[in-house]
Amino acid sequence: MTLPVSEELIAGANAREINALEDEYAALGRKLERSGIAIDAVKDRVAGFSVAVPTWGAGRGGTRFAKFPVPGEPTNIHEKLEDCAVINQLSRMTPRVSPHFPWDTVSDYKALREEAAELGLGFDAVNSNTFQDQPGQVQSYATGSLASTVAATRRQAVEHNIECIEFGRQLGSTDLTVWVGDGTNFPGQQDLARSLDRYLEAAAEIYAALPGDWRMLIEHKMFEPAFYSTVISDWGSSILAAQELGPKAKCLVDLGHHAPNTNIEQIVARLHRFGKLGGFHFNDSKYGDDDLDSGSINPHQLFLVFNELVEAELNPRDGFNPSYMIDQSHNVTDPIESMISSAETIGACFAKALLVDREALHLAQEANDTMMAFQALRRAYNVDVGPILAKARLEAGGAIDALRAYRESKWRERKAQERKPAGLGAGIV
Ligand SMILES: [Mn+2]
Repeated sequence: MTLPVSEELIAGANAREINALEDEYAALGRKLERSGIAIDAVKDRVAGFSVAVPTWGAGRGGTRFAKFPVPGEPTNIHEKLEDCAVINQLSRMTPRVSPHFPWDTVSDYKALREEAAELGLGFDAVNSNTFQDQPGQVQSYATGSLASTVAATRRQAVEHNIECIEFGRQLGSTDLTVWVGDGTNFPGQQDLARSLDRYLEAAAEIYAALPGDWRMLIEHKMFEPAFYSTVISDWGSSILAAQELGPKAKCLVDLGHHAPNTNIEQIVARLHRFGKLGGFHFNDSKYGDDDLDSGSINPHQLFLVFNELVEAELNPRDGFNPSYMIDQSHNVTDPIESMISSAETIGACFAKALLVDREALHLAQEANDTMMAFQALRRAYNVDVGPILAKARLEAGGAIDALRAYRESKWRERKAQERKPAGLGAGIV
């Protein structure tokens, strides 16, 4: 394995910070011990936690108004893998990459899998793209894809998804994430019931092509690019579709794809209750977007989502195996820095959820002691779990302060010299 950042640089940075970390970790350990929590056990759980990064997230995102490339950003899948390897080498929390087709198309997927493995990476869910037209494409997605009124367009979209399964099979993936941009901008533009019928019929063909151990993750989105209606608009449409398709179809919750102020943690509990919780796309939003960095606006909501996930894991019903991925648009930051920072935030919310005194919470709930139930959550949320995450990173070979080590590596400056300038295509989400 050949990792991109110099091991000496990481070791040197860690040497400067290790005394402070040991001091803070020991102090936090004593504090948690007074509550009957063994810090090493929490640290071990955090060390076992991971979240995938999307290949498209390695590029500067954009809006429909503009995109401002950053010098040295990746322009192809090979450079994206390199950048994802930097994120994982320093943070040790993002060992898998989620590819998007046809953006990441190559001629040899076996070679791509080996290339990733050499960088310490594996592949997560594969993502199909039937929301934009590609050069040379026969049918246009202007009328939609899986729900298009044009039979040949639906067929093309189904075949693309089946092709993605084949690429994913060679890459070692076991999930296909299906998000379609299908929807309408005018009342009356399409029949709301019949468009869902067409979607379900086409999705069933994709479902039928899934290998035995694969899942189809259905991602809903309330609006954008369609602004009046979307075919899979909410978790209700998503779970109904997943139930109709079969047990391998699950729902994927993108934190930004709901109406503002939606109680997402309750949706998590509902989906798990019915065996349909397939995974997450982590990001944050202030209004109705899905673009901002995870936990940058409402870290408490992220904590409450993880609180439900920890509850779900303790009560797995038909199983608990959600797929976690960062899905955000890096418009004004270095994408590597945003994903290092986001992985830390996501991991911190998981760690805080682990610190919740479940027995106290459940007893308070049963006793209708509202304040103590709330305090069980609040006490955990208020803990600064930074030393736990840093210790887990250090022990896994990462950097105590991953962002600082990244800056010291001058990775982006070096790539700005080596890589060709980015066009406007990569990274727009
Ligand atoms: Mn998403």
